[in-house]
Order: sequence, then structure tokens, then C-alpha cells
Amino acid sequence: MNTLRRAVQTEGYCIVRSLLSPAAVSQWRSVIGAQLEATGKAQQRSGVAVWWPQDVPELLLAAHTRGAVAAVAAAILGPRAEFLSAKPVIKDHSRTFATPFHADTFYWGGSTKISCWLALDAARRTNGCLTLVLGTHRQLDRLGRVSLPQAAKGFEHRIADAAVAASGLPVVDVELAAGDSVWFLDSVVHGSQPNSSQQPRWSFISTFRDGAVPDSATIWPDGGQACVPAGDVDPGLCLRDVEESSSTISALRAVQWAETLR
Ligand SMILES: O=C(O)CCC(=O)C(=O)O
Repeated sequence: MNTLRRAVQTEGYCIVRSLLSPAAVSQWRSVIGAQLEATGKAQQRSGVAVWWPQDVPELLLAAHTRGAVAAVAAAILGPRAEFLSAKPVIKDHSRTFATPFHADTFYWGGSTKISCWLALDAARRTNGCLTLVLGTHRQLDRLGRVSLPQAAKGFEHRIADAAVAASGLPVVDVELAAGDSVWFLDSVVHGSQPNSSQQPRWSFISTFRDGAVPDSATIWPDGGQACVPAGDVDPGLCLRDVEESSSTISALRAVQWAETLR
């Protein structure tokens, strides 16, 4: 079993550094910015836009179905990895929101999903990097879920801060350079601090599942029929995205692992 898959199975997450080169990061930012402008969502207060595969700009869709992101998804989930949806999550000086602790499975249900949280800026505690509560994929029920009325500005299903503190589980700020990524199971409790700095924090979160596993989730249109296979990895495309990076080793290994799954 490859290192990424083992890490996700045992720890619930793994970090893949330099998934995107600096050049790819800046291309992604312009493409995402343009799509948000085009859909009238560039300035929205939430800082979040949900995109189904058909809404994802071509450059990013290629990365998620054949390129570097697909390579890692296939390394973790196997050759029938499927790309389901994605969302830019943008914090800046005017959108400083914190994200409360939650597990994505509260919202999705069905088969296990994995998300890639990709940093498009350096993500630090001060600008609201992702925070993981380690080990929760093994004992999510123990933390106790709190459900708030729909009116509570999203994230109506949460884990209380006090429950996290009482669990004694490690709470880790995942500080990343732009282009780095953290991949985590939908049963891993996570959240983020507010952006208390002047530094923007752009991130792009995309979600995958193993298409070989039956899924009863209902939130993806057509039950996910519209999702795109992510197992057809094209090493050339991966290299295009990572070639200018100073540390490409993790992403390149993922490509090799994905190839061994064919
Ligand atoms: O980037 C963040 O602040 C976390 C966002 C998140 O967990 C979510 O949208 O489900």
C-alpha cells in the first residue's frame, strides 16, 4: 500500500506538499477569481462558492480528473476515484470568518469521502489555516454532535469547542505554503480560526469518493452521476502543474503510485 493511502487510513489525513507549482498557484487564482467575477460571487460575504464539476473551470477540472490532484486522489482512493465537487473558500481582511469544528460526513452521509484542502496562499494560524482534531475519524460519536437551527449561518451541525477540549485529542493547525495540500476523511473534525491578519487566505477544497463503493449520499446532483472519474491520470498534465516547484517529490510520487494502480 502506498504511503498516502496508509497515512489516510491510519491517521485520517495526509499532507502533500508542492501539489501545485508557484506558477500553477497564480494561474489557479486568476482562473478562480475570473469565475467568481463571472458568476457575481467575487465579493460575497461568505467567501464560499460551491461548484459541481460542470461549474469548475477547464484548467482546474483537468487537474482534478487527469492531473496532479487526480493523481493524489487515485493514490489514496484507487483507480475509480471520482471527483464530486469543489469550492473556493476565501478569507481576507473583510471576510475574516472562523469555521466551527465539524465533520463533513454530518452534511453528506453515504460512503466515505475525502477532501483536498489546497492552499492558494501561505496558510498560517494568523490568517485562518485549517485546524484538524486528530484521531476523530476513529471516535467521532464520542465527541457528540450539536445541531443548531438552520438560521445559524451555515454549519448547523457542529462539534462544540468544549467537547474538543474535553476529548484531549490533539488539535493541530495545518500551516501550509501556497501550493501545499492536506487531504482528510469526512469523519475528521476540522475548522479554522478567523483571519486576524492583513494576509488573504485563499483555499480550494475539492471532494472525492471511491466510485467502486455504493453511495447513498443525496446532496450531489443525480446522486453523483454527474461526477467525473479521476483515475485516468496523465503524467504530462501533472508535470505541467508541478514542474516549476522547488519540491515536487510528493506530487511526483503520487503520480507514480497512481500509475501502479492501473
Ligand atoms: O477553510 C476553512 O476555513 C474550512 C472550510 C470547511 O471546513 C468547509 O467549508 O467545510
